[in-house]
Order: sequence, then structure tokens, then C-alpha cells
Amino acid sequence: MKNSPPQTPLSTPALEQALHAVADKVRKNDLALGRECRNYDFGTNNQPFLHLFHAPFSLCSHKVRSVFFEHQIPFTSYPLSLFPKNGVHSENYYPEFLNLRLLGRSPDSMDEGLSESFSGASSVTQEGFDPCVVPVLVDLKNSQVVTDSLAICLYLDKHYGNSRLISDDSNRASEVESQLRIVDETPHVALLYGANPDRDERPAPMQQMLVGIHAKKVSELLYQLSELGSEDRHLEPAYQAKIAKEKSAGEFVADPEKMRVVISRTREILLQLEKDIAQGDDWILPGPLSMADLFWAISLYRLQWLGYSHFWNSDDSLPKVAAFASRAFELDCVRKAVIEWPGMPPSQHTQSLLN
Ligand SMILES: N[C@@H](CCC(=O)N[C@@H](CS)C(=O)NCC(=O)O)C(=O)O
Repeated sequence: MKNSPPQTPLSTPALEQALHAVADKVRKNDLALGRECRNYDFGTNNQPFLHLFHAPFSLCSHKVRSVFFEHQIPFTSYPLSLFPKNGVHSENYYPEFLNLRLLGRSPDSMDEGLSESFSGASSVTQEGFDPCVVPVLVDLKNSQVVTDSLAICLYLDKHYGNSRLISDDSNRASEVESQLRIVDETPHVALLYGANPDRDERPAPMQQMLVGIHAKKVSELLYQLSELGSEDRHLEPAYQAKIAKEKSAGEFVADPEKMRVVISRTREILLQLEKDIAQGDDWILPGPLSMADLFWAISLYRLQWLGYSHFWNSDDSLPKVAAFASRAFELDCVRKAVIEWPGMPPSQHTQSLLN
């Protein structure tokens, strides 16, 4: 399974050094970005040993934050700016960040190249390993770096949540995990970066911000490449792979036919979800709340944010999905980690959920 973290603990001093190299750099930017990096200690008053590098609007970060909040696992939060802002370059492209992230590349993704192409989703199983993305979890207690949102969620649940959101029962665990994979393979990235060629309903400020975004990302990557010191030359292939991926993503989302395929694929995924919920009761799977419910809540919230909730809302088209969404958007962990998280950009499609 490609979502497994490295098994062998890393050397603690090397890990602490890599962690502080990124943390020190991003802390210097906090003032310029008006950003609060803080400890969520959930009343323990202990210094958390889990450190999360993430971003306010990143769907992969939403999944991880919701698991942290559902289990009330203490963590130190470093929200990164993924786009250049107020004179600060994209923080996820800093060499210090790539060095940290590459420490967490799982053994089963080592034999494959870095991700260079774009399918519309962000699943590591489909796309391969991207060295320049959030979230990244650093666990100083177990000396581990975990780099994929699904892997991080499974890791947190297993090590710090008594497997409550997955289950100790192997049949149920595999049902939960198969739902997690469906969400992971839903083309959320294409739906964000690309317009619906027939009716673009993404919030206007986001539409404007995304004009020429892939070229801007490439220029940020070229900037970091040009500034690379001799000690970081080993990162050149990682930057080159990301440049190739961003060029491919830019071409993908500019192609109306590809976007139509992505949209109709999303609709099919939701039709299947309707059938799956019909087998259960209140949640996606029968029984207690599972990680599948959190992932689907986050996926549906993103789709609604982007203007795609007509898939389940219009003319009572998918009533089970609609009922699930209303219930799931009330979950405390989803509200705290996603809907009310500071820095989430507004959307006219989700405004009513904030009141
Ligand atoms: N498979 C990875 C994908 C991570 C990913 O694509 N992260 C996005 C945000 S959701 C990102 O950091 N994008 C910034 C970029 O590509 O420059 C995961 O699930 O963690």
C-alpha cells in the first residue's frame, strides 16, 4: 500500500534539524502574512510532539485536521502559504520544506519516479509522490515523517486514536478504507483549478486568483531552482518533476473536454455514494461514525464550495447524499477543521453554513 509511512524511525537529531529549518523559516513570515501558528493542546498544557505543516484551504489538510480534532490529538500547527503573498514566496517550495517532506517518502513509492503528470486528483496511488505539497506530519515521539493525507489520517487513528475511526475489525476496516480511496481519487484538484466549461460557478475571487496560476507556480519553482545552494543540489530532480507536473496540470484544466470528463466522473462517484448510503443508516457505513464520514463530509463541502451541490440538491436528485451532507456539515470536527478554520476563503455557496 502506497499510503504507508516509512517504517524505520529516522535519526531524531536529523529530524529535529529538518523540522526546525522549515519552522524557523515559516515563523519569519508570520508577521508579513498576518498568520497565527499555534499549539492545539486540547487542555493538556503539554508541548505537542506532533507537528503539522498544512494549508487553510487544502482539502488534503482538511482531512488531517478533522482527524486531529475528532480525536482531540494535540498538535502544533504551521499553516503554509501555497501561493506567493505579501512578498513571501510559496512556502511549500522552500528547499527546507522539500528536504523535510522527502524524509517521509514511503518505501513503496521509492521505486517509482516522482509525480510528473496530472490526472485531476491528488491521490498518491494515481499521481505518484509530489515533493512540494502539504500536508506533512512530523512525529517527534516516533521519529517519523508522514507525507500523504490518507497515510497521515491512518497513522493518527492507529497510533493516537485507538483505531476508532477505522476499526479493529478487518472487514469493517477494509470497507472504511475503500470509501477513503474513492474520496482520495475524486478529481477535486481539477474541479478547483479548472472551470466548468458550461457554467463556471466557482467563487469569482477564486476564479480571478487562479488565472495563469500554473505559470505562476512554475515561475515560483524556477525561482527556487535558481537560488538553490550547493548543499541542496540533490533537490533539482524534485523541482524539475514538479515543473513538469504543473505544466501538465495547466494544459489539463484548460481543455474543456477533459473538464467535462472530470465533472461527469464526479457525478458518477456521487451516484455510487447515494447507493452506498442507502445500504447504511445515519452514516456512510452502518455503525458508528468512521473516517469515511469525515472524508465524505470534506469532499462534499469542497464540491458545494465550488458550486457543484446541485448534483445532490437540485430536484431532490440524491436525497441520501443531501441528508448526509446536512448532518455531516454539523460535525464538530468538520466545523472546526474546515468550515470555521481561519483563512478559509469565502464562497457564496457555503455562506449559509457559517451562520
Ligand atoms: N497525495 C497528497 C496530495 C497533497 C496535495 O496535492 N496537496 C495540495 C493541497 S490539497 C498542495 O499542497 N498543493 C500545492 C502545490 O501543488 O503547489 C496528499 O493527499 O497529501
